[in-house]
Amino acid sequence: MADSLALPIRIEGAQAGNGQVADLVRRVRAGEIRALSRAISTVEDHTGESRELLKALFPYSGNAMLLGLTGSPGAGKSTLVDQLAHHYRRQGKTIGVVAVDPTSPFSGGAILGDRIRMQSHHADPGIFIRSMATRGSLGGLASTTADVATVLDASGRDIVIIETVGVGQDEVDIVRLADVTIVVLVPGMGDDVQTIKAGIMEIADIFVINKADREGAERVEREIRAMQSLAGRKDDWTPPIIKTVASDGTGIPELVAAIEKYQQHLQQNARAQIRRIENWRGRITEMLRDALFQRVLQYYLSEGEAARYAAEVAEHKRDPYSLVEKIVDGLGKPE
Ligand SMILES: Nc1nc2c(ncn2[C@@H]2O[C@H](COP(=O)(O)OP(=O)(O)OP(=O)(O)O)[C@@H](O)[C@H]2O)c(=O)[nH]1
Ligand SMILES: [Mg+2]
Repeated sequence: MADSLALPIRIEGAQAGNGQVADLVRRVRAGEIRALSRAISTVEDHTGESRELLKALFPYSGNAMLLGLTGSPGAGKSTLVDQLAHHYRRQGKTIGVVAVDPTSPFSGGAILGDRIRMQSHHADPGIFIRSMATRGSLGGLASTTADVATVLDASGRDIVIIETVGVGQDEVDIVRLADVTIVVLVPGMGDDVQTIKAGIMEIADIFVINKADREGAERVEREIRAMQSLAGRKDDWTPPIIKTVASDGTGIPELVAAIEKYQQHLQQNARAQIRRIENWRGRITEMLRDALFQRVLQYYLSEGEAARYAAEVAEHKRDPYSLVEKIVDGLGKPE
């Protein structure tokens, strides 16, 4: 079994005869912005080509630092990302940004806002920004975001930043794929630390209290500290709390220093590798789930059948347990 899983890593060529994928990979690797855009759109579309592309790009990924940034709506995440991007650009690093907005029904404005705010980078090919607003996308939002991050990583970007609103499980899953996770809180707004999803609090490697120019930053800090004393982490890292005013750049050097310090912490005892292994475990499970379900839909359960079965079960003409068993038993043997 183990031997059969020793898959060869296919470099650059993708599958024989798939010259288009190979050409796209070459152009992405050469830093062509239009090719990068196209590659990301292809990946988002979840076509057969997207899988071929990801197979061909994967060997080149794994070098970027993945930075996840989450927090309540309007907390200043995009402004922070903007500042961080400027900072890293001054160090000569290249940046890819994925801004995920799962609340897409009303996010048109927010994303437009992101675009306008980030226009200061417009002329700089060293910063590539992509907004994603596709709730319910095939294969799941977290998984698609991870794939988009892989494309940016493989394109040679030094740092890939993922921004997402911290409101649910999707967001926890999204930032979980990052090497470093930053949770952004703000004073006031009525959202005390307690009301922020506990899951999000737990995944923070670094806390940022943004809008520290406002009343109440100290209170938020005390609340985080109180929470930290209750919930211990598995490793011996105490997430630092950095106060920022993203709109004028205050605290950004301190935030960058905190990120560096956490990276150093990760390097010790191979924690970075352990974390990536954990992340991949989750992702592979997720990918298997998707792939199996797709196969079921493709070969074993048409739309019409699904509707008919549902009606039969609802009318108690058929039991759902035997039904699922029958479908699963047939898997792997498409006629
Ligand atoms: N006073 C103050 N305003 C800020 C600060 N940082 C950001 N803002 C403002 O807060 C508003 C929201 O900022 P964004 O960066 O769009 O926040 P966001 O978290 O990305 O918002 P969504 O992506 O829509 O959830 C903007 O008007 C910013 O100018 C800050 O440190 N202090
Ligand atoms: Mg934003």
